[in-house]
Amino acid sequence: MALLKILIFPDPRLRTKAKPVQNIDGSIKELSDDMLETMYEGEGIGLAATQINVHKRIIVVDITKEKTEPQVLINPEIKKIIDPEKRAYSEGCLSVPGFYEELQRPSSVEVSYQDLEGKMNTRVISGLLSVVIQHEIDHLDGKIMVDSLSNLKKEMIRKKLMKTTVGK
Ligand code: GNR
Ligand code: NI
Repeated sequence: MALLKILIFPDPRLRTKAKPVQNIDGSIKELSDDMLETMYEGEGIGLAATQINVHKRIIVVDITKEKTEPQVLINPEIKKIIDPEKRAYSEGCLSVPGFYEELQRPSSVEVSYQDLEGKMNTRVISGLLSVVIQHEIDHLDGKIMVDSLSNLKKEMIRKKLMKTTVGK
């Protein structure tokens, strides 16, 4: 297991669009273990491979307080919006440390993904899990939480993070 370095906004590498995983082999299993370790260390509830500068479509999630339900989703896709009614949630991001932004997303979606055995799964998700999985899929597409903010606000966040992450 290894701790990986998380890219911080405005790192341009966070804008890379991740490629689908073709072969789910031992190296993907190892990578997902390292991602979970990195997520738990950062006290996050989700992490996308993009954030650790690996541009493959892999996300890890654990929304339990006890950190007992690690989930690995490979090639995740939103297939259907089940409940289009948008819910506002104050989102945080390990790549934008110290900032929280209220974002609106469909409250329930159907997601398909492969697990570490390569098996395809389809699930209807809602609540916090749905917020986090939509947030992580955005990362795989090069999108970040701050994108919907005004330029002024984005600039303020960028300046603050440039100051605190110099030399890291
Ligand atoms: O740890 C995280 N918390 C969180 C809270 C609300 C909505 C989304 C998230 S994901 C975030 C970790 C992260 O940056 N994942 O990409
Ligand atoms: Ni994030």
